[in-house]
Amino acid sequence: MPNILRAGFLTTSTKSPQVSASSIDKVYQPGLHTSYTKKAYVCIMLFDRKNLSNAQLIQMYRSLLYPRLIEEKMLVLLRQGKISKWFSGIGQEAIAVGATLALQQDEWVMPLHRNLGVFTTRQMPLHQLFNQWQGNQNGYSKGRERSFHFGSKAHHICGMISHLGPQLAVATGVALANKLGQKGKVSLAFTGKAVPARAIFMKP
Ligand SMILES: Cc1ncc(C[n+]2csc(CCOP(=O)(O)OP(=O)(O)O)c2C)c(N)n1
Repeated sequence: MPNILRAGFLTTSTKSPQVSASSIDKVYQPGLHTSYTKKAYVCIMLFDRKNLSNAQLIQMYRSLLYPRLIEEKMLVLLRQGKISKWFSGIGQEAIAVGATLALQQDEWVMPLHRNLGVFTTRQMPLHQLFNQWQGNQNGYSKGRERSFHFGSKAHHICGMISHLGPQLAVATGVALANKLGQKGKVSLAFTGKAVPARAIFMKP
């Protein structure tokens, strides 16, 4: 399996685990695999790397790590009372980052409040993001708001309003414009579990 990247880890209570690298490759397909024996707990993550280079994979990993690091910092500031609000997307970074990486830079994204990875993957400058979160005049919404209700035309990100649902309608409109203009581009909107209960979701 030449296109399988093994990035697994092995924890064991014995000094010499019974699983060798070659046997892992023979037995497993891409995915997360765990197994127990009397002597060891084995946990292996195998990835199908397709035709992606090491440099591309490392870049993807960095794109995932970056919002996590920002969030960890923001959650500390929240607990210290230095910021008043933060919507965490910890543990779900791959949704925002992976989806954004799959798009072209000029394809519109309609993120929600837990999609920091959209903003960072579109490489919005960190200092301006912090201006936004601090409600400073130099933020994207010019000090009117200090959360995730902002976007940037230059980055093809359409900011959310607080209401759940409207991002879907905006994305549909962009998709229609793309179709009519024969642009061959997609638009992407995020939803949470609460959105399907909203009327706008039910009545396209
Ligand atoms: C149209 C509308 N109804 C109700 C709300 C109030 N509201 C704010 S967040 C939220 C829950 C969001 O749940 P979900 O979309 O699953 O995201 P989560 O924050 O749980 O990750 C609700 C009901 C709203 N913002 N908009």
